[in-house]
Amino acid sequence: MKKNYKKIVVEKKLTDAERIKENSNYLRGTIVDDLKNEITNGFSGDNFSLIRFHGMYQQDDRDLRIERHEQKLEPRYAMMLRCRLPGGIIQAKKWLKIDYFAGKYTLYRTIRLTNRQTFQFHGILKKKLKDVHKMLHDIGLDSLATANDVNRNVLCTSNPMQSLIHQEGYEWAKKISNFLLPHTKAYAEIWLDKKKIITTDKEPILGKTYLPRKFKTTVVIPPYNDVDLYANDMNFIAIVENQKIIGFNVLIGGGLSFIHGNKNTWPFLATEIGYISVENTLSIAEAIVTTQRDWGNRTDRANAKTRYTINNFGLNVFKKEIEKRAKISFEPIRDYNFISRGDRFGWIKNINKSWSLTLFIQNGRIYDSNDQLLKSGLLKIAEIHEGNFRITSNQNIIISEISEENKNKIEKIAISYGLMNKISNVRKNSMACVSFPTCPLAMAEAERILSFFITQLESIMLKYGLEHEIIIFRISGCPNGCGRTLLAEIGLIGKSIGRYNLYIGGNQIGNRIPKIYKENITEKEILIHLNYLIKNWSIERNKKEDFGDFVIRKNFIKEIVNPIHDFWS
Ligand code: SRM
Ligand code: SF4
Repeated sequence: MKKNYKKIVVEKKLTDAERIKENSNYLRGTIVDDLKNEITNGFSGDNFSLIRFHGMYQQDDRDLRIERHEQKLEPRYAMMLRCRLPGGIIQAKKWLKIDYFAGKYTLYRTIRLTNRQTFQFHGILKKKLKDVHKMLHDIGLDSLATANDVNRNVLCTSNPMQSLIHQEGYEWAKKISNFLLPHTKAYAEIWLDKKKIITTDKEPILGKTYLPRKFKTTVVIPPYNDVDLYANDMNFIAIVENQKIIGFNVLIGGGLSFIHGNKNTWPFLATEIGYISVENTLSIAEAIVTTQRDWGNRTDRANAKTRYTINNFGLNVFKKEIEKRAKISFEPIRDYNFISRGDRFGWIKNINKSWSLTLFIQNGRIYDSNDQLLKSGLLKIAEIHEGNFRITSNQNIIISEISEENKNKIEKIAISYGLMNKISNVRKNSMACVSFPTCPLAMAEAERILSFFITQLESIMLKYGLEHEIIIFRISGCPNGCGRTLLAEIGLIGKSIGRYNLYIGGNQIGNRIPKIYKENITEKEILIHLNYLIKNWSIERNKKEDFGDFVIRKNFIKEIVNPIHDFWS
């Protein structure tokens, strides 16, 4: 039965987020006044939310909360800033400034690579915010639209081997990112002290109240699905002929978050809607975004993402609307195939004879510790490297376009700073979200506990002779699922301190959602269950059968076919 959806929306009250956007004067709010207020390190009222459109989140150190409360001090407010870096590429010489800023002006002295191919600074005091934006501007970067209800950083496959196609894909990621950016001049006025331009600030694509919810886009070059496309709202899978991208298969409506106990929320995989030729890419992108803009639910943020809009209207109705707006008909999906999601570590020779070196960065956290001098090592490389750094969607880094002449020098640095230490396959394929101490939504540890779990997993796998195998293991500190746990073969989702839900049964190419195996269990219990499952896998697996496939075949868990029904059942 077709729902009278529009009527439902009109009758319900818009969310407060909508009021904030509507009243913000195109994302300005009173941020400028808050910047002058030296009494607090935080932002007030609507500005708390508005700064997110400019790429910053107000956070406080959760490890210090109780202590500061007892001392009757304001929470340790500081901002996290997320840079915009479509396709994840940054010139090595620009890295010098990034490194300097992180070391000198942030509370944590780290750079955090994210799983959307960019980096975050954590712990910037309000009084240093303009400095960071000016520094970014000086090197041609910004943090506009990396958060809140807009199209976020656009991902592109990191594929150093096929450099020509990769270059084209990367150009598309940049084009789409620029095309969907907010037009408001608020960012330049507030952070770069540009004079207020008398303007009507039209937002032709996003509209005055921007999108109903965050929106995520990828450009994908098969056979690698390192961007985890199925988690994204809008995806362009490149179809290549004669070493050129001739068009894209378009997939829409992916997303991984849910709310504990709320059965109206569920993860969903992006779904194929058709093939388009390359010249239609921007028109289709605009049609998809504006349909979601106009049809997305603005009365309930938990039902506002594209996957819910598609479910509310039906995929065919949504697709027809896109075709109508873009004045293009989709063609049938063309053949494509994925073989993996992981990064290819070590040296790779490019078609143009230059070299790439992919380095593993645990959790994407770049810092100097007693064991490894990651930050100093990357800085040393940046000082002599003439090419680029490419941040991967797996939170790792590729030193790309290395000349033959620099190859040995860079390798020596990488080895001496511990950047090329030998690590297991399971560690290479692990991921955790940030979680404590900076994430306000964290329910359990993720980044800070990942290494512990991996070490335990390594010894379980060694015990059963599986030490060379890959298992995709991921942790998220809450069901928002930032660590893309709901595309892992083994995933942990935080419930409370020290307790997690254990999910199993995703696959290695990332197009199957895992299912809950045990709920609300402790770290110790998790390890007991993993030991049991992996032992069984070692004894009863078919030749080369992956862990995620095994647990489904042996009925440890039911396969999720349609997450709307199967995720909660
Ligand atoms: Fe995320 C919110 C970190 C990728 C789903 N995410 C947050 C915030 C900003 C918490 C907040 O709202 O205050 C986290 C900041 C923690 C911190 O201290 O840095 C945060 N998300 C991250 C990062 C840094 C995780 C990482 O370890 O790499 C990733 C930044 C990506 C980027 O550069 O833009 C990150 N977040 C993801 C992903 C994975 C992806 O995009 O591929 C997801 C799941 C995919 C999806 O969108 O469904 C994800 N983050 C969320 C959600 C749930 C959104 C929803 O649809 O309901 C939230 C909460 C929200 O938006 O209300 C969230
Ligand atoms: Fe924070 Fe939850 Fe995202 Fe982890 S999954 S970074 S805890 S919002």
